[in-house]
Amino acid sequence: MTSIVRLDARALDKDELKQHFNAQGCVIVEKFFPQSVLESACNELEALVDLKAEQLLEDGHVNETYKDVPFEKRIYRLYAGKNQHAAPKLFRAELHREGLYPLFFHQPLLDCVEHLLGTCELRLYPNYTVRPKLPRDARHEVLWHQDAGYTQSTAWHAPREVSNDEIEQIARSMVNVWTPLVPATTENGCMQFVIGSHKLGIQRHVDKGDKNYLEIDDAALESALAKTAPVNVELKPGDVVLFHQLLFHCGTANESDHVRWSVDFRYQNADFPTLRQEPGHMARSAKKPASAVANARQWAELELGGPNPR
Ligand SMILES: O=C(O)CCC(=O)C(=O)O
Repeated sequence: MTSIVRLDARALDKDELKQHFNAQGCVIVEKFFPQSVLESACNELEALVDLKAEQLLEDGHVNETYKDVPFEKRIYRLYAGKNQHAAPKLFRAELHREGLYPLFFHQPLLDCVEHLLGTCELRLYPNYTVRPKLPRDARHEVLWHQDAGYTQSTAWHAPREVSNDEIEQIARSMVNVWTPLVPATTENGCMQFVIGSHKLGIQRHVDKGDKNYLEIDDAALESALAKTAPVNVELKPGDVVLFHQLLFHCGTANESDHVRWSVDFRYQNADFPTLRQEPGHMARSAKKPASAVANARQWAELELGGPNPR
């Protein structure tokens, strides 16, 4: 079985990165984010969990805030039992906090994306997400999809009908990034990829209303899985996987006793439309350097997806 190529950030050759990204539709870079970036992100998410805990206490849903329970278990503990249905599946608007700036605007990451997309006009696409994937909770499983399937769907995001040619062009203007904040394993619900499936083009997606997600049409999915067995994307904190908007992927069930915390976000060549109401935030620009988010404080003052006021 083919596996995803793993490169080491300490000896990263960006041409090699690009070659694997284009050939496989995905590539892992190990030891990419420094500890300081991870700690900064985790501290902010701890602070978010603190807020949730205080609210649950105030509303009488818990008797204590479980302050001493470790990061990878606390949110699960807070929402255990009768509160589980109310546990957040993801955080988005809440991510405008200073401690997340170093992750979303990590310069070596922007260098890689610039190399992959061939432009330094880069926006952070307006759907940056942190997922606290809870154990044994089907709501946190993500069905097989291509991200471009959501982008194209007028029921989800697209403000107008978008042809397959156009969506594939827009898909090529983007790079997806996924990184774990605790080890992502087969047991705790890592993602699965069908390597090379980005070459199959955009697929029809079916709304699985009961699951609250889209899923690739059965026939297309079965045919792809019959040809290429999916691989588990196991990663350690600090590792990053870059993948194509057209790659078939899913987020599996968490069968462990702890929360699988992860961050997924995307960058886009800013010369292309987001196909969302929101314009996103500029991460880097040679044409208009002042349009890029300049620092953590500015990031914290902005809102989900823009508009970028400068
Ligand atoms: O984190 C997961 O389990 C799924 C994430 C995903 O589907 C995505 O980032 O597009």
